[in-house]
Amino acid sequence: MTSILILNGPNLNLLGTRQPEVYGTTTLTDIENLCTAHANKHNIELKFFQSNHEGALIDAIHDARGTHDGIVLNAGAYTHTSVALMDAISSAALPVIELHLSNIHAREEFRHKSFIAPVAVGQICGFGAHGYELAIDALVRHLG
Ligand code: CA2
Repeated sequence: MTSILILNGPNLNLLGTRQPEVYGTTTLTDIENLCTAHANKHNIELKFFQSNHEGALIDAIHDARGTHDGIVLNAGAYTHTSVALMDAISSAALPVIELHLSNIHAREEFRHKSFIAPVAVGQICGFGAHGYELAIDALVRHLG
């Protein structure tokens, strides 16, 4: 059975509790439930994980090799800063869909740069929580 890891980075645990004008009122638990329901429809296995720590995210990417077939990654602010995450993705040699709730290209200039994009299959951003379903669909289609 196809297995997907949904990996979420720093501060995403705060979703739905602060800054609703930017990130909406949906919580990360709501998103996990949405993803699980969507995965069940596709008959795929899904693991959902969030960490505020760069090293923990890197470990999760390393551990995904041999366990999962691909990753949906919302690396949060590490998207714009982390060469280490980029290297982890390259070394894991697993397909990664980069995902953002907000349209990072319509926001501050520092959010336009992504260290994930060059090593990802593609990027989905600006569709809020629905983006996670789009990313699962994109990954399933990519995996064939
Ligand atoms: O749009 C996204 O999904 C982001 O990855 C979210 C990151 C941001 O740094 C990226 O540029 C784009 C920030 C996540 C912070 O989430 C919060 C949620 C509620 C309250 C405060 C932060």
